[in-house]
Amino acid sequence: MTATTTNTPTTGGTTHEELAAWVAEVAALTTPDRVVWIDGSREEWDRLTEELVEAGTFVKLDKKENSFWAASDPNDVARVEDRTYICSKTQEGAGPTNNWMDPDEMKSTMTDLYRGCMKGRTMYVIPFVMGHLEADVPMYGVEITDSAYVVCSMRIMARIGSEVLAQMERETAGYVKCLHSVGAPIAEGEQDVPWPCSTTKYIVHFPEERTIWSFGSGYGGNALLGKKCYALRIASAMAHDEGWMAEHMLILKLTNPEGKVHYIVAAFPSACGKTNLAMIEPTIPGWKAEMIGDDIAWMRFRDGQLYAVNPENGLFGVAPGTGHPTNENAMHAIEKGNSIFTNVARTPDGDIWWEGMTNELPEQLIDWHGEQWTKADGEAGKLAAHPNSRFCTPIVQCPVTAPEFEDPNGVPISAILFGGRRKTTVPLVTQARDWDHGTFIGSTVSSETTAAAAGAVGVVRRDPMAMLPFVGYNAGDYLQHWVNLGKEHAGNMPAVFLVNWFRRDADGGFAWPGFAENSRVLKWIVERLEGGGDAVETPIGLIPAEGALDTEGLDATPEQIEVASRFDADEWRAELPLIDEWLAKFGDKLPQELADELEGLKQRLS
Ligand code: GTP
Ligand code: SPV
Ligand code: MN
Repeated sequence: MTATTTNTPTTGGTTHEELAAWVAEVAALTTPDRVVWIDGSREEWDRLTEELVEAGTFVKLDKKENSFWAASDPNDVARVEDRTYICSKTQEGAGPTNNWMDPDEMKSTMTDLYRGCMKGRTMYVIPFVMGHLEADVPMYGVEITDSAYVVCSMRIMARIGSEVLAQMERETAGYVKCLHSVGAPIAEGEQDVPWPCSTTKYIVHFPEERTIWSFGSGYGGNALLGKKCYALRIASAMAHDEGWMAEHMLILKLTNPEGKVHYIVAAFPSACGKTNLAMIEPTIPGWKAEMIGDDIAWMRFRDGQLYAVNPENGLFGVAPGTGHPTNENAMHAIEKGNSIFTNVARTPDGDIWWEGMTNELPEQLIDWHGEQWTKADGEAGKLAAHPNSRFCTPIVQCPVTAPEFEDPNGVPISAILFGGRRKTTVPLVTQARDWDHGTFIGSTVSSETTAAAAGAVGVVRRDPMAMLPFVGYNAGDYLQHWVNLGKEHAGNMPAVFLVNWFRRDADGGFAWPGFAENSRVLKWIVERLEGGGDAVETPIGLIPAEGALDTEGLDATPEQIEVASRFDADEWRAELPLIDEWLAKFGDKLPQELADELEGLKQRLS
């Protein structure tokens, strides 16, 4: 790699003295060859992407403008939940769902790891803001990283660079300190590898200090620290202290045929359909859907109502399953270029491909390992793209991004959807009776694990509010926060629904066609918000009455629709002990309101 020549000193000439001191301190510890302050310009992007091509990290794609292919180390392909820690001052602060270590002990361990870890590399300083620079309270961060891949990805995913730094300097602003290293110093005379990383990985949060330390991984949420680490784990702790919400939710604008607008949010676990629902093209006539966010919602009360903003600026979407048949809007976004594709396959003529992009398998590919792959390989079941391969693309390139995405005040939310991947038990759609019941439903959300996190796939686990890996403090306190907000803002909380696109029929296939057809469920939800949409009471909540779901023109048999949407008391009786066991984890931190809801459910099912 050619050395980046720069005349800026370590401190980058910043007038933000505290920031300059932190950067100098990190540089002294990690001993990089040089320090580069990131300005966020196109020239800088061009220089860095060129360097990454030269280093073999990036391959420039001939068929996609200003776009690049990267393959990670095969052992660095997803979030590492077992290496993720919430190092609050006390173990109770991290609660029953997080890994914890004493913060002093963790700092001592990691300081040893960081010592000299950037030798032979460039240390980049990225000033960024999550959400809008024009927000009432701009949410600043600075990520220090030794990965140019991370810098380029952050330029897509967040608002970064000189303008942010200038405003931080004017305000002498506080910011979340995000320290990242791939943990792979280059010894004298040693050749670098395309994807440096370490077998030792730590993704660590110090919630009281609003600080993140990440070591050893270059992939996704492990390394792009503005995303899950800041905008969910640290922000959830801030939100708890300050009376707002930082949630793992998409934000969707729906316009009905009468022109009435509703904004909804939806929390589904990783790789369970947020990006796809955020970009939905409704199949029912007269309905329009637009995206404000596809992964994270920050929600605050203003004038008594809950408003949501998307803190991100880009899409980091699951590639496999995203294609012309299922998500044309994502394909349009990617078509415009300016993207980074990681762990997908390449075509011989310089384009990208992954499972589900097209119905037909291509003849010839270079798979995510960089090896030749043929149609015969594909027919034999050999994947060309890693299941957690991702596209990283500016959100404004998506044709259905709503103008409200740019509004620093966000949009007023009328409904919250929870969902997960369940082959059985959970019906297509259920409405909660009220806020406490909705919070109970959210607290018991369950889903089959996916490739988005390292570890087994397809195992059912509880994932409260789809936040299991992302609550940055005690999850019992998190549930109490939900209950408390409902009391404080009684009468003004959104309606709550539970959905499941993934129930299976007797043949093992998906009973519900999903994707664009999910608009039929959204229609019923909006009708409910407006006082219509027939529903029947069940022990678990309200489900659509017979004929209430618009199935006109739907390519599914009445039996399939019945399988997808029915409430089955036996399945729910079998679920009860699992819910019991889950909520028992919270001990005396379980909010009384949720214990009461559980009791009520048991009685209704008996
Ligand atoms: P993260 O970005 O990891 O948080 O995932 P996500 O929640 O944004 O999930 P995404 O929309 O990327 O979907 C993940 C996978 O689920 C993809 O392979 C999709 O094709 C698939 N998927 C999404 N929606 C549906 C649906 O309605 N039905 C079915 N059967 N699959 C779906
Ligand atoms: C997820 O796992 O929920 C993702 C991908 O969105 S990552 O950013 O890697 O966390
Ligand atoms: Mn997504």
